[in-house]
Amino acid sequence: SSESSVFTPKKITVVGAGNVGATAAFLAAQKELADIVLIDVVEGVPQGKALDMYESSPIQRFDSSVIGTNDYADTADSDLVIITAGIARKPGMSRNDLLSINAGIVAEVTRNIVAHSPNCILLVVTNPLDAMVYTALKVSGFPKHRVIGMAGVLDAARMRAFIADELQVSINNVHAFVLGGHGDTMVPLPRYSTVAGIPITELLPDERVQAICERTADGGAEIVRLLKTGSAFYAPGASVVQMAEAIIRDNKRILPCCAYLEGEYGVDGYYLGVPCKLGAGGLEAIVELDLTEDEQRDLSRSLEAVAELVKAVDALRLY
Ligand code: TXD
Repeated sequence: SSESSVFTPKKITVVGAGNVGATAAFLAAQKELADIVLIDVVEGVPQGKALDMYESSPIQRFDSSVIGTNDYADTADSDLVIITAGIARKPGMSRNDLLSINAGIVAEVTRNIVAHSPNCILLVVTNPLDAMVYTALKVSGFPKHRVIGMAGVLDAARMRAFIADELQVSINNVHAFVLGGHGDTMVPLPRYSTVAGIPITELLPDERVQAICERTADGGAEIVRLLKTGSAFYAPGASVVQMAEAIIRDNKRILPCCAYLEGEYGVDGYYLGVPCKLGAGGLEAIVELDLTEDEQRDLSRSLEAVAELVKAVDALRLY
């Protein structure tokens, strides 16, 4: 019968048709990961960008559909939902202003998504990341393995790029490892960052290793200083699509993700960046490793920064 031969493509919704959302949608479509729905509050923009992307398909040769909408009904039964909706910090705004506005947006978006796709996996990108994923977890009521944040893949990609550049080797030989929250307090781990399996601590003098770690932690700000009116989106878009690919194709890839910890790394009840296995089930496992005393101290400091943000989000009583 024809029933078993009907192929139903996967469906990815991207919420927020801004810089990161549009870039992610475009890359996901080109990889034919799924049919893509781009949704935003602004009328016309998701429709226009989606149509523009779709019109590139004869040249880029992808068969995925890309549609833009302002109506959550069109997002129904998504397998994966990438949340990039939010505002960026403008002059005169405090970090807390950004936090409360974006927490409100993420809460509203999550409610709408859950109503139409109760079984989806949520992949959150909006900043301040660690607190926004937490908001999505609380509002959705989803199990933790279906609510994941993107930051570590981006931070590690930046570190990999800097290592490859420093040593003039192919990016394909370079792995990097970054733990912790997405911000100034992230924890790059040089002894687990390798070139063809060799730790960079054996290939570079201490001060070069230190410089690479510092540039990694400052990576987002470096781009903001250059762009002046916005933040990074090509590498963030590529990073979230790598996570999406691992989930949609059930790759079981180990990637640094923002995961809800319940005892792992000595952390309980917070989201923090740690190495995870991603597959069809979402976050299928957390990889634990022994940290040195210095690394553990840096991770605790990172957790303190995240805990502050979570306290501020809890106080908003959105869930
Ligand atoms: O590593 C990471 N996690 C990050 C995070 C890397 C890069 C960017 N990061 C954060 O992602 C950034 O600080 C922002 O909070 C988000 C999105 O960044 P982007 O650069 O894409 O911002 P834009 O271009 O301003 O796009 C935001 C879009 C814009 O089109 C708004 O109209 C839309 O979000 N928006 C909404 N869409 C749907 N629903 C609601 N309520 C809504 N509010 C705004």
